[in-house]
Amino acid sequence: MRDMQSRYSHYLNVKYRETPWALIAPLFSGKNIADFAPYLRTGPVNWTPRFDARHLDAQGFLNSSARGFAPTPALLPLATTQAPLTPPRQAPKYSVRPRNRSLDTLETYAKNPARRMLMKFVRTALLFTLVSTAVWAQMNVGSQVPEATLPFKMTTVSTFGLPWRIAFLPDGRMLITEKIGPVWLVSAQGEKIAPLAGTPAVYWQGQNGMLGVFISPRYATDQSIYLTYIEPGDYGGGQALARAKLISTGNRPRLENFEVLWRQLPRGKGGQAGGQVVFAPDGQSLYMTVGDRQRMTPAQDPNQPVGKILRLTLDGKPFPGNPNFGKTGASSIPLIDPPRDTEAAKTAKVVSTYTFPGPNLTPSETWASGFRAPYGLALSPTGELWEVEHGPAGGDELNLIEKGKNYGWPAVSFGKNYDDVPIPSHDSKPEYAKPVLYWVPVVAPGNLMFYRGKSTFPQWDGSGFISGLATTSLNRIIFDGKGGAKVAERWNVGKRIRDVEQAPDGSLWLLEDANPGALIHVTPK
Ligand SMILES: [Ca+2]
Repeated sequence: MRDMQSRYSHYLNVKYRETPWALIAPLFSGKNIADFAPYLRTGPVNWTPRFDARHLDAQGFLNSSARGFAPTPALLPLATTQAPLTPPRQAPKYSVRPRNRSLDTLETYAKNPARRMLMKFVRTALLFTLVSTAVWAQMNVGSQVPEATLPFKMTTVSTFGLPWRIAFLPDGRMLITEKIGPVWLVSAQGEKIAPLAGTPAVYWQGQNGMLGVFISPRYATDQSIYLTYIEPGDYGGGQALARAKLISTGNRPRLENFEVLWRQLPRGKGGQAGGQVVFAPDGQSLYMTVGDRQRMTPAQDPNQPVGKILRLTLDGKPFPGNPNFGKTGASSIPLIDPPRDTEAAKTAKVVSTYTFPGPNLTPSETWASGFRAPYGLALSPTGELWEVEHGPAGGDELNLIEKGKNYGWPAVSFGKNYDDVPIPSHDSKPEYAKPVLYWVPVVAPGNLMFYRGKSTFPQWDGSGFISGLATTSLNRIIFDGKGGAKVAERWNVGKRIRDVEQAPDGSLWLLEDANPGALIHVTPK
């Protein structure tokens, strides 16, 4: 029982670090809720109830008898309205993976002075090569220590219910999605104007709900916007991509001509959606991330969109330049529930089989595969496509996305399962594309964007920014334009940051992952 309690505490604490489910972790852990302050941002409340075996099924998952523990709307405000923030606990130190172990071995071959001289030369040359490539080589950057001070000013302007993404209209006004459903029209100064009428019903549960909002590359002529969200179904939900015309004038902002362009079927259980959209420079296509929905193994199944980056036309059809364009997949695919870990996933019970009414277009739609929770996707100023995703316990990744490559989840990871079951390392299977940077412990990415321009923060022109959830951070990444990346600063901003975006005037805006969650304006000090 103690093992289960410990495991469950860890599970909730880490797995649901980006969701209000972290709120109920203390109920199961036997710890004082104050221990969870970095995650919950609440003051000390003496809750020390324990759960028992009645609440767990055979696999250690909550069963229906535990439903009474689910957070209620009355509990949610507790997560955000109490005492001042407690700084997150110092992350344990991890060292950069050793790269020069072979040097000592080499030196033992040097048995005479001449060979020693030669080896000295080889060693110097080798070290020089290692050092010069290590700067850009794939490496663990999870132990990065935050900067002592913030070089910018943060101003909270308004608040939203679990806000997820910001999109800027050409005039500087914003659209802001709330995971719970609404999409708000917001002034350029950050004040709420009104929620849009005509938005779709969403499946708000854990990490699911309304996700991204994106301004069409054709907005100037047709005022169209794109939404990603989880559609409700009889058995869980499924990711959808939709387009609509935005009417933002007058006193009743709304969506018209709403149409779903793509949907994930069958609908099923599990969080870890993707929902990030990037419009390709060709003006004709878009990339969209689809997470593994916590089902793991389907991320390696070419017949299922789960765990993929798709490339679609602006109308949601397979992009003709895709690596397997023209191919169709299996006519029926199995649906599984989220398994306990990557080993259990291999033999997960099939809960139903879905038969496509027409051809299964997934192979034709797929650009790259093997992703877990791909919340960030962005094009760099040099035209490289970069993705960030949550690993399991450790192993968050920054990947350079290239056509047709497989990025390995769940066959490989630099993290391990939440129940400590190991996962083969990315280093052990070179057939999978490795991340350029990875984080052990996690950075818990909310989004990735590239800063462009020299007006407001000229020193950041061309840098990437990753928002941090559990690390309550903003992270600047420097890219070399040749597939390399390295970390610059990590700033602890004291709030879980879901999104970071650049306004047309060059300032940054952040969304806090909380309910209520702040819309924060970042300007020079
Ligand atoms: Ca990977």
